[in-house]
Amino acid sequence: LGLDCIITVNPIQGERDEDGSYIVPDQDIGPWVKAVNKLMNNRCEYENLSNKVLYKSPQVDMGYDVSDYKDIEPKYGTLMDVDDLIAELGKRDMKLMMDLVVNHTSDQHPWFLESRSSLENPKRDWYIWKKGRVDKHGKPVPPNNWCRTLDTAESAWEWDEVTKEYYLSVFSSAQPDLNWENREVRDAVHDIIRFWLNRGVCGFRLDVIDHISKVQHFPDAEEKIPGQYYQPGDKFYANGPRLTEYLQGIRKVLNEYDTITVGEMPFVNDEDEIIRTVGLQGSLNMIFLFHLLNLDNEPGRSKWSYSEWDAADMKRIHMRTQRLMIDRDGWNAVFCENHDSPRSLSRFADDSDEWREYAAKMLCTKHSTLGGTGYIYQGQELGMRNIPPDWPISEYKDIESQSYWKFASKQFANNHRKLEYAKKMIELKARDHTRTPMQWDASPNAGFCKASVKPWMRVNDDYPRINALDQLDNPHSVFSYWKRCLQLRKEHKEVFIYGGFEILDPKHKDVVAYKRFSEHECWVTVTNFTGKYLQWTGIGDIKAVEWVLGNYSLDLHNNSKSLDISLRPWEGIIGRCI
Ligand code: TEU
Repeated sequence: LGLDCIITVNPIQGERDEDGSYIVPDQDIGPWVKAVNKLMNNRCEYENLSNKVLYKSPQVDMGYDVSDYKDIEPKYGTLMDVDDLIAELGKRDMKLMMDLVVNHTSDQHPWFLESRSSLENPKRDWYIWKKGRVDKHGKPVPPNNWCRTLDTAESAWEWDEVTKEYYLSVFSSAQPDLNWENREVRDAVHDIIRFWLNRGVCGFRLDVIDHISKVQHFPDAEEKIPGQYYQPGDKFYANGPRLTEYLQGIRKVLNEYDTITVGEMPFVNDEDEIIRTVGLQGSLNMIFLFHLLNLDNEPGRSKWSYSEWDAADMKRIHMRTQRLMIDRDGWNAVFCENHDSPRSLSRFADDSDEWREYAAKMLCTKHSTLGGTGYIYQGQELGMRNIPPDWPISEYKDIESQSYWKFASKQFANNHRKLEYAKKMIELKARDHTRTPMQWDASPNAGFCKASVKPWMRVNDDYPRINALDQLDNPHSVFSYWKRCLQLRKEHKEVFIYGGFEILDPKHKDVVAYKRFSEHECWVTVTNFTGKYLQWTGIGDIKAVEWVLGNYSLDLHNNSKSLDISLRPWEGIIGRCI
């Protein structure tokens, strides 16, 4: 695919005024073009820029409720601004990927407004409408027991009083699912794809694209997990029988252009499914798998749970996904945080002031030496971290966090321990952590918007110390370390992007280490996932290593010829086998 890494940035949002619309910060250019310019001026070693959802939207789910796929949300800019952005990126050998959210639309999309207007409307069948069942009192009840993903504990079926039917909306009631069984829907999506590719976009992140085919008899999901609202209905509303057919239909359109695609597939697990979907035989170039993002969830429970994990668990995930690429002609999307997850630094390492930089660089050491296309999420390259634990829940703006807190406050009103646990889970797992305003510099609002404008979400309090401007020219910063690691990755593409993969010392609970190799070279990455000093002797049959890059000075290693390796807290090192 020739792509070294992709940066994902989320659109910038300003303050809402009295009628709920956004006040566009009176900046000279569209805020996200400004952001991109700053990024470009930082001489980033990035190959591509992937932007997020920019389409016109009521913003119930931060843009993942689209009301016009062929226009831009005014607070971000205009279609002309997108043309400017694509042109500016092109001057820097970069390209723009768009998020394509076509499992559902906004309930304000004209298609849905027509569909819900009457049973006879030509667009009625563009969405999934059902009569529902009646209870013993003759009251209508939803067709099955599926629950929503974002609206905690709510049924995935929304009652429409006008036409006396339910419509399916798996995420929130503002996001009715499209009926992909309908050929007209598929044609309409293909038309949207061509519209953006003709405009110069280079490809798409396909949002929850494993959801577009559903089991058509809409059966009940397994029994509720006692005490859990979470309904594992994914077995029926995702990975349905026509998913491959629909993806092949999209592939047919994409083949008219030179594109790159990544499918977000939260519920694809089975390796055959993965291979059928990606790589040389598949319809998509790669997919976002959720193994790493679910690493610390309690098995079988929702994300609002926590279970201990260790480096051996993480190695099992990397082993499985990396080998897929090698053994099964697949291709990996390497990522460890996104706009739906907490900051990887806070979640998988240590974001304390003492260890933040070491830990962020250690994560970079691993990230930049895994095979496939690397994705860096805005701020990850700076070591940005989660919202501080002392922020009130009211500062969490995301529909998912707010909905869960509303549910927990009611459900656990008389159970202080469970309510505290729910609050702790929000502090650990909320999507808000990666949605706080980008920290550009130490000026008010971290340069995200003018001091006179209140950003849509509070800026992390640490922005005076953690921001791009402070790191650009600092050779010891997290940002500079990312540049060195990406440079090494580019210089040895055959190894780090395309090469072989073998886990070292798989059972070790504190160290993630592996070998990467091509026909001519072999490299080793060793990362300490603890704040402890360790002696590690798991390097196997490698005779000697020249350590080339690390997040501490390398003296400790290059002077010693021993392969009994002393690792400092959160240390990450990369070496060439000699
Ligand atoms: O996310 C799909 C998805 O899997 C998430 O809902 C995930 O389960 C949840 O965020 C875990 O906290 C995509 C988008 O990335 C997300 O932002 C949207 O909310 C969602 O689809 C609906 O479009």
